[in-house]
Amino acid sequence: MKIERFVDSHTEGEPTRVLLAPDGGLFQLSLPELLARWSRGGALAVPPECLALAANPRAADATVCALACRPSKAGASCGVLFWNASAPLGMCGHATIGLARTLRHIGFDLAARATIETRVGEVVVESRDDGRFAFDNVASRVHARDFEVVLAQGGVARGDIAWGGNWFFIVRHDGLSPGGKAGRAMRSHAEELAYAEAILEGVRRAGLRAGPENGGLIDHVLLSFMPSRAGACARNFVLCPNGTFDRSPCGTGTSALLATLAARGELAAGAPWVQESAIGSVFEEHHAVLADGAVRPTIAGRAFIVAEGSLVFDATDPARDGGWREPR
Ligand code: PYC
Repeated sequence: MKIERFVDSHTEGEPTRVLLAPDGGLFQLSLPELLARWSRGGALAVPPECLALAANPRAADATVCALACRPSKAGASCGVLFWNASAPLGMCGHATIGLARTLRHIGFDLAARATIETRVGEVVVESRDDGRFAFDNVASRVHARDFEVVLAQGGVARGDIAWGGNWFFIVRHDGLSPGGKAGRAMRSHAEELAYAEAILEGVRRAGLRAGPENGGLIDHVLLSFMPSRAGACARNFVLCPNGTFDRSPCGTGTSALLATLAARGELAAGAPWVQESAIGSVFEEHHAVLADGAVRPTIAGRAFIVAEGSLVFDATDPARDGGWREPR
């Protein structure tokens, strides 16, 4: 499989790199075939030279790669595998919007409501007349509420563990829970990054796992704050597994948050939710409640194409695999 063509976009500030076949279209293997090719002993491992496409010096460290391939089921438009510089993601909301925008850009015949296969389930992307894309995410649900994680510097962070296509530990400072603790504004990115890293470290030290999806790996932290802009309901800061923070409002993170708001009776089905990101961009959302109590979030946002081209793999490049390896 030769990875050659790429299109870069950003979705509300967060970068996506869509990887395409040498002819500029979808890869001709399906997602199940790709997963089988890249799995060893049941564990999915993205090859290092592919992980390296999502990080310095080839890309901004926050980049999520989206490899677009042919669908495995009738009625679906395509399959996609997402990863960042450290590991594969389950779903990725901002990159789903980036993928839809990219498919339009390359002239792919994207249905007005297109089904896209991800490794954690199907999502449906709708093209809106105002240029935005909205997607119905995978079913999102709460695994545990009010779980306390001990922080190395002292104290605890209390949060909910919820699934929105990735597993999140959610700590709320938005002041929205009736009778709950007062809210506060987001501090600097550096301060919230250190706080979120301390929480993720606490999650790992405690050996905390969630439900069966994606092996129960809790690898994202979502901090929820009071909004800074008019019209937004809350602002978030999301720590991703590669140590970067999401510049978009995080589609999977907001889905997990909607699941906890719904489970706590704090947001009714169909009620609008405007989610502000760490940099001030927004997604507009609502959710439906499913028969088993999980929720199906619908999330809308904008994506912009910023570059397209061909990748070059130089066998003598010490940074070819992401690290730095001088020939010995
Ligand atoms: O939008 O779901 C998302 C996402 C996950 C990691 C970065 N963005």
